[in-house]
Amino acid sequence: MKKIDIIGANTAFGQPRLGVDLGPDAVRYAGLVSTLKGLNNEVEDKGNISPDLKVDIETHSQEKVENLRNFNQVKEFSYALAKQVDASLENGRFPLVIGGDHSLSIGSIAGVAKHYDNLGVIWYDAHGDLNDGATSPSGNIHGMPLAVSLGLGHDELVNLYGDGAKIKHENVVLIGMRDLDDGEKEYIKENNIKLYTATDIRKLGIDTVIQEAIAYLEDKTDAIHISLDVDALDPIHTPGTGTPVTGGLSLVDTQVTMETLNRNGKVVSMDLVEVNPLLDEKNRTAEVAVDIAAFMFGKKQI
Ligand code: EXY
Ligand code: MN
Ligand code: MN
Ligand code: MN
Repeated sequence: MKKIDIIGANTAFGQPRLGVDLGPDAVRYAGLVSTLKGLNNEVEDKGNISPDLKVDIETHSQEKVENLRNFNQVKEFSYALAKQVDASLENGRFPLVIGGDHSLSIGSIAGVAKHYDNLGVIWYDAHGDLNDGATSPSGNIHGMPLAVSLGLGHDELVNLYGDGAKIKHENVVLIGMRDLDDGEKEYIKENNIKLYTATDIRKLGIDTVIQEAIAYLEDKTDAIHISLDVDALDPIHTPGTGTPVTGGLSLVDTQVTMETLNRNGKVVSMDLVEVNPLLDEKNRTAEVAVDIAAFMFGKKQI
């Protein structure tokens, strides 16, 4: 049983496509609150960070500052989210942040990091999200949040809601990677970041991977944040997302990961991001997102 705050992070500023801002509501329609309550959790839905945000082709600006698309909007949104995540932990609750594009993790990790000296982060994604303005091929900030949290990127993002890096390279595990840019590959090597590609998972099996990841983080971290991008899964399971990549993880892999992390008990916060109902098939991706959350909060295979 956990005390969960659902925080709707309805941002689409970190990338150019419309609809990901509707992700939190799509996940609500798919039954998030009732599912988590049905697993005996205490659940409070805190609503969306920007309840009045209207995103349309006119207002969804594409303006870039130093190759950072919608820099000011991302900064403002991230700060508001960091505050809410911080308050949630302060109240002894588990912030479950529903996105929204992955730039939101700049805020969520900054909020969580206030509470821990050695926060571990599991980045479950097809992408590394380890670009900065110089290496990014797109200027999309949803491809940068992990870098920012590690201290790489625009000063005003790195120092948002607390000075400097929020996490250490040795406290990060990447799982599911299969679309890394050259700059990201170099960064991973240079900083010796623990990495499991989609191919590694196919070879080793997800159970070995997640057990190794937990063992790797166990002694040196005081808590774990999981940042789960639905594009980590194969598009067969999660077609409703902006940057799908074939050859992804299975739903069962993801259920096993969640169930194992729940049993381990060290996870204190979670992002569940990049659900875009405008790209989806009958809200299937949102339903999968609810199932993933269910396994994090008590659902079991048997
Ligand atoms: N690496 C590419 C970029 O930086 O533009 C693609 C990033 C996609 C990020 C998605 C959400 O994880
Ligand atoms: Mn991502
Ligand atoms: Mn991704
Ligand atoms: Mn380091």
